[in-house]
Amino acid sequence: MVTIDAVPFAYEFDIDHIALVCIDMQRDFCLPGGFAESLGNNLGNIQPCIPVIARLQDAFRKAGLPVIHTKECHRPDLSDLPTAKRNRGNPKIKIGDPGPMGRILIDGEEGSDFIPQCMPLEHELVVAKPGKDTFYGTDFHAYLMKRNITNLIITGVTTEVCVQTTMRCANDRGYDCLLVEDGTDSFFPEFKESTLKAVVAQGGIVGWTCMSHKILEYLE
Ligand code: C5J
Repeated sequence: MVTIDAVPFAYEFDIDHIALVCIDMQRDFCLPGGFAESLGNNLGNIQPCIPVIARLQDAFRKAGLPVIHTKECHRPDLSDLPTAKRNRGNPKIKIGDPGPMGRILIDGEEGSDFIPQCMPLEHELVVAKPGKDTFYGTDFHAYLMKRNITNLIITGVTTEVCVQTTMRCANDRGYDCLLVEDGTDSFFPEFKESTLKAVVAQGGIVGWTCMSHKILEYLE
């Protein structure tokens, strides 16, 4: 058993049952011309977590541990895109419309692919998800159960949207989740801070948080 110094108390895991989950490190969220920018977000706010996630990915790979990637995207025919989601936010360009990196948030387009720093390796699981919750409409849960993965180290963007939603849904399914404080970012720093507080409140009602160096100390 490994013990990591975390909030609200020590996080324990068995090395055979852990995975790193990297949420939506896509061009559409991180780079100019993508979905996030079309909604008026400040992309600068989500850049700090990128090198942290890249280092964690490297450490997990070197330790022979699984790295899982998610990407929020929709089918080219938009059959998995609710009209409400397409219309939400009054963006300049909507999901499915052509943009500088191909059609916005559509699977297979340049924008929906991962940023170079966080590219999956060929053998790693990539979960294409139509929603904020990684379990919704995907085989994520089946994959984790088949491999007996019970502990998730969670990173990615954005903290209060896809990251928090996935952490809450994982918690409800019995996974012990550790959210990496410097391995996640939001377009709204105050939302990141409140999410970090919310997940550990009431004795870790959703899970744990810690800085990446606490995990890297063990892995590197
Ligand atoms: C959003 C996400 N913010 N990956 N998606 O729409 O958090």
